[in-house]
Amino acid sequence: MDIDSQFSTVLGRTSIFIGTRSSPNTPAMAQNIILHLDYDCFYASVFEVEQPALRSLPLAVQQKQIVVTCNYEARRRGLHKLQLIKDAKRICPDVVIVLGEDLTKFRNASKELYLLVRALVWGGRVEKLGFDELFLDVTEMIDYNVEMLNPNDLAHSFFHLDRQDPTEGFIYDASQFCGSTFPVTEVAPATPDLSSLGMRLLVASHLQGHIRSKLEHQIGFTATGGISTSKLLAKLVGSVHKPNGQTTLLPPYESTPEEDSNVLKFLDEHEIRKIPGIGSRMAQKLRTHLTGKEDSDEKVTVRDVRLFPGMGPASLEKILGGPGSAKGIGSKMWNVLHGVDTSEILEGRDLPTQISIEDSYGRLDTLEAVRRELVVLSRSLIRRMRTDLVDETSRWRAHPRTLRLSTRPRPPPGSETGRTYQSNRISRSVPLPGFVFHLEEHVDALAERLVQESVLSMFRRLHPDKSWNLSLLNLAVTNLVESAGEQQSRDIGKMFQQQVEAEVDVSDEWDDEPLASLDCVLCGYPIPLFAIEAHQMYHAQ
Ligand code: TTP
Ligand code: MG
Repeated sequence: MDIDSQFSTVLGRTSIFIGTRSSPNTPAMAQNIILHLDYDCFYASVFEVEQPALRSLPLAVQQKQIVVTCNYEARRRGLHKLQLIKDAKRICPDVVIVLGEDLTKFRNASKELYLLVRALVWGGRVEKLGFDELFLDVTEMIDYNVEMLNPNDLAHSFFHLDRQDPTEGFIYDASQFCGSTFPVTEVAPATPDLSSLGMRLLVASHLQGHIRSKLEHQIGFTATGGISTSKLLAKLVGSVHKPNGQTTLLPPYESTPEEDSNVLKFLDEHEIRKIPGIGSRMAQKLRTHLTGKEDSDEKVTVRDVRLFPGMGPASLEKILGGPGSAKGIGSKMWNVLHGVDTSEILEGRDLPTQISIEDSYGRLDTLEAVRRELVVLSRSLIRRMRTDLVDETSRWRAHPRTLRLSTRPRPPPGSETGRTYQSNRISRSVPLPGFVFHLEEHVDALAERLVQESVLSMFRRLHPDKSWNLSLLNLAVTNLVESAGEQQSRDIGKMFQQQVEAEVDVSDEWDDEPLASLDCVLCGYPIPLFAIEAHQMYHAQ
């Protein structure tokens, strides 16, 4: 499937207007208010919270031979995410390197942060994306608090965090925005229209400030925030002031014949590839169309595409459509280019889409060694299932139905290039045996039994020959069925997860020289080939 088309389904499902629930003429009150949070240098911050002395040092987190992230002190010294460790050491010899292959502490921190935020947002309307991003639909809280404003004394306002308890909340100055705005502005209008979108966004900027400060002071993590009316806009505008900042996208959100809206002004300057939903292949097709050159690397902005003669949904459909692309891609992308995204917040997405544990090996060529490693992986897998899927009352929140074993055989020396070899994972799935859910039994005993009764026979079917040498084993539970009472909105996430795997494991892309990176279908991040495995691990939560 086309990476770009997969992206397009992430955003704006059947969108028509900018973040409104009904029509373009709906009054401003109908627009949702969405906050986006992205924790700063997340994995590095987890270590800094554990050991505050690390904060002032350049700190890099290592998985395999890669810096998966580094703190801002390290970035100041020239390091960046997804860099080879050897390059990082050369550029910054005093960099402190910590190992980040065990994801447990990141997952736990992520969960703690998520639960704190979810407890604050009315109706729990919080969606988690990966470990370190959250989208919050705070419409209800904002509308309530806008109604409570005293227009004669905005500077001494009180934000109500609880409708039942009028003392629960914080004091704030509603005569000005909290944090930065796009475009930059000094103060709110002198005679504010309390029902206006601007006022609602202003109040939301204070809630965002409050949440960020709580995350920092209560748990120790700084985050970057965006405030707008949709996931697309909140995420994009949030990235304007990084790290530890926040930005509100100011109205007007609708253009007039005389003037473009701020949404357009903001989006128009972006290189097309920077827009979530536009992957590199799609961007390349657009560049080719606009410049008339096949491999053009000219900078093409949203404005260039939007205003290109004849451009519109039909024309985009022709340019971007084709085998593998999503249906209606033209109108979807036309919407995205106008900042239109009506995708809803998928609440309660703290359940993983699958759980997968893997390790790589220099040499693994005896059944006894494989058995031993499979027990180790099974143990971690069952532990992870318990951490992620069992609630406080010892109930399983979801039951994975499928157990999957994947291996990566090493090719005989000289028979294949490194690149094609990367993609040679083979796998086999069986129904997950029910005994794995027995909480009263010890993890070690369950792991032994799982290997003995299921995994070894899967392994033998995968490798009927006597001789093999493996470089990787991966054990996963997939196909999660949620227990009654849990939110029912995981299908999309599951679909993307599968796409990531397909893309990374078996894609034809690997044969397409020269390919320096692949765009992840989940997060859009361009991943250098050497970092694919680490990136995959990051999503396989
Ligand atoms: P990011 O949000 O991309 O990075 P970050 O939070 O470290 O930095 P920033 O301040 O720029 O937001 O990813 C979140 C975490 O996910 C990151 O700390 C490390 C991990 N990660 C991987 O393990 N592999 C990857 O390929 C990427 C991109 C991130
Ligand atoms: Mg981050």
